[in-house]
Amino acid sequence: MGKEEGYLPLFETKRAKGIVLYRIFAASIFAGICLIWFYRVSHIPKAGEDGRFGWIGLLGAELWFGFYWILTQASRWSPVYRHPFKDRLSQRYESELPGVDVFVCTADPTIEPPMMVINTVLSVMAYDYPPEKLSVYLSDDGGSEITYFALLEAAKFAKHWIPYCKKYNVEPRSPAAYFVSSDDAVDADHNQAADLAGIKKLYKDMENEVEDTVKLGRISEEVRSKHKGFSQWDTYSSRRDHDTILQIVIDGRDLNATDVEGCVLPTLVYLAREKRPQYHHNFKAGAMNALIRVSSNISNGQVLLNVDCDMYSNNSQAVRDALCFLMDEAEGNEIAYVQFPQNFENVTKNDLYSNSLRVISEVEFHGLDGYGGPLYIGSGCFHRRDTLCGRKFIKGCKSEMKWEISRKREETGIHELEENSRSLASCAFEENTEWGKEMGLKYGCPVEDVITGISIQCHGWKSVYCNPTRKAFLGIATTTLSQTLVQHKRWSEGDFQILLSKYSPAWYAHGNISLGLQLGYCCYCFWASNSLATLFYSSIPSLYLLRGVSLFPQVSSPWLIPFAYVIIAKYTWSFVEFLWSGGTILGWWNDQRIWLYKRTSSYLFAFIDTILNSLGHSDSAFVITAKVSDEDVSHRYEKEVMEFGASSPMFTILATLALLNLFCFLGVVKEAIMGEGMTKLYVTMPLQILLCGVLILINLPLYQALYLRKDKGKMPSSIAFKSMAFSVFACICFKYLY
Ligand SMILES: *[C@@H]1O[C@H](CO)[C@@H](O)[C@H](O)[C@H]1NC(C)=O
Ligand SMILES: CC(=O)N[C@H]1CO[C@H](CO)[C@@H](O)[C@@H]1O
Repeated sequence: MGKEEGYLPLFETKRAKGIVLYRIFAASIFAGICLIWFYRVSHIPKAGEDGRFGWIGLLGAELWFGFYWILTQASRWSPVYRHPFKDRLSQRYESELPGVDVFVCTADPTIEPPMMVINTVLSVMAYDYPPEKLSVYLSDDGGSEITYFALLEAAKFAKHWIPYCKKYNVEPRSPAAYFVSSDDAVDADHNQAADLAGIKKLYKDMENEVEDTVKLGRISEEVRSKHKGFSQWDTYSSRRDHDTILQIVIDGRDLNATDVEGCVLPTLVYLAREKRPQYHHNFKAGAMNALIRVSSNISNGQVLLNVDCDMYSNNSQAVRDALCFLMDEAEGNEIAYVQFPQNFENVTKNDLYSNSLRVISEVEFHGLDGYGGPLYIGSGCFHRRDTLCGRKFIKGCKSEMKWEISRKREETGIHELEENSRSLASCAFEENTEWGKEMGLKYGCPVEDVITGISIQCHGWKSVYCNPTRKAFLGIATTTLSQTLVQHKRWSEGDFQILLSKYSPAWYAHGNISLGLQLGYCCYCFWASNSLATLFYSSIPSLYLLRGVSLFPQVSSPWLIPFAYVIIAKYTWSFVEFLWSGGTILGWWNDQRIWLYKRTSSYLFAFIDTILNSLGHSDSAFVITAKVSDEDVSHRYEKEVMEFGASSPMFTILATLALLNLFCFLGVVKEAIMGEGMTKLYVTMPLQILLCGVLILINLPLYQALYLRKDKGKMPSSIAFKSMAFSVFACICFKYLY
């Protein structure tokens, strides 16, 4: 220890300022919530009185919302911000930096185009890191020859690209992203302009080759004969039935495999693990586990980074940022993984579909970090290899993070290495092993990453959230409403399953992680169960308007005050938080809309599916969200016009709710004109009318899509018809029959 005590830490942790003020504010909201609960319980209508059902339902919903609000406070109670010191890292450890293995996962060459995949691969190959210690693995669950071909092309291009990046220190290092932003940046330097033109031409050539092959849909005989690697597809029968395909495209040890300047290149490996119809392939978790084993045989880096194929590296220093945490002498030994936020380059100004997850990455994850660390969210995360393989945390036990050249590796020839790595990716390898259970990523959950993260934290490890201003990874956000809703269905369903699983943060984790973190996890795990309360709140009070029954305090009642306070304080805070996270005013409004849509459709389906599943009805189709979209759709996306084009049961619910509120509101207006007069109603039912009115305002794009728009993104007429029928039926039933 002696020598290390004198070291300055490799990172610092700052607590948020003004946290006491926030806590007082939160306590005042909580007091308001308690008063609301008290009001509901003490004013329940007597049996037989109209409105008793609605009242009790609202009591349930408000109990739920209050409880859920408490959960969300966990991630705001004690936020921390981390700052790594890369200069200290290189001063102390430059020659000992550990090996880093980067895993890029792709699953389908049509949804995830090869050009996008290789741009991501190139961006991580060009990390500012000693190339002999860097290895990049592409896992192709589509088993696509075309993706393989694209990777071969990328390897050729890398020989020019990596030296170019290092010579001019360019950012970002995904060629496509760089070329978009480079034009104006370089006219200052004449040499660079010439080099840039050259490298652009090489990129264009590569792009043409790859795009031609994609158009052709197969590999031409000419290309096939040039690379013996393609012979591995000879026994290939379909993407669900083939042998392991493994190729070390660039061998980092090979002194002949250098770039144009004579420098070593990072190792580059293509892997399509064996698939057989009789074996379950366990989606991305299965691919990751195969990668962990194969990489342990080939490069055995002590640090693993996993990125999705659409998330290119936007900062070539990110590896060093992450190592500052893992290699810190004092605290590094407790840290299992370093999670970076997922950011997206594709979000429009006002973030129509609320895809940027702004508040989660700028507020909530910092909050979780204060309690032991953020969730593992599957991309942009640096792991220690051994913790991911199930090593438990032992206090005082240090794991050495040092570069060492493996003897065995030095002595094995490349063909032998490929040969004995192949069996590690076979279907049968995992039979009767702990893979998928205690080792590697967990199987059987649509959010394998989150459940793996929680089990690592339950083993005693901490994690760290690193969120530099210049974002480290940039992905592509979904560009239609249905993609967003489907994605959230999968996430909320997976999180809800975790709640019911043996890794549940509610009970299994108790005692293993801090209470704050438990609550923080629950906040996401309870996403799906929000649906019922929200559905009730956004329909029943409006329907009661038709009957003239008041479910909230009247204007003259002092009980209106806690309602008003909680509503105003909560929404003001959410607004402030959103702007503080970098959003716009309209963006906040859009966020509220998507909040409602997610809860009443995605979460509802996730909730129902999970319950059905646990009763033995299986229906868990893993849907990959498409990353490309046709021109028409992109055009509307850029203009921030909501896309409803497809027919989906989710849209039926949304449209029905929207129309229902509209009819109820019209009913009230009619009543006001014909009968008692608006002021009277306004005095007896202020909040109910307000709620209904806000629901109509937030649904304006939906009414447009139903009746006013003419483009292809409008609501299909079948849904317009169904939702009209359902909502009229509900209104009539409620007014006259119930
Ligand atoms: C990505 O990197 C570029 C170049 O370094 C930078 O200008 C840009 O702000 C980064 N993007 C984000 C979202 O941080
Ligand atoms: C894949 C994809 O949809 N990319 C789009 C991202 O957004 C920009 C503009 O906002 C478009 O130009 C891209 O085509």
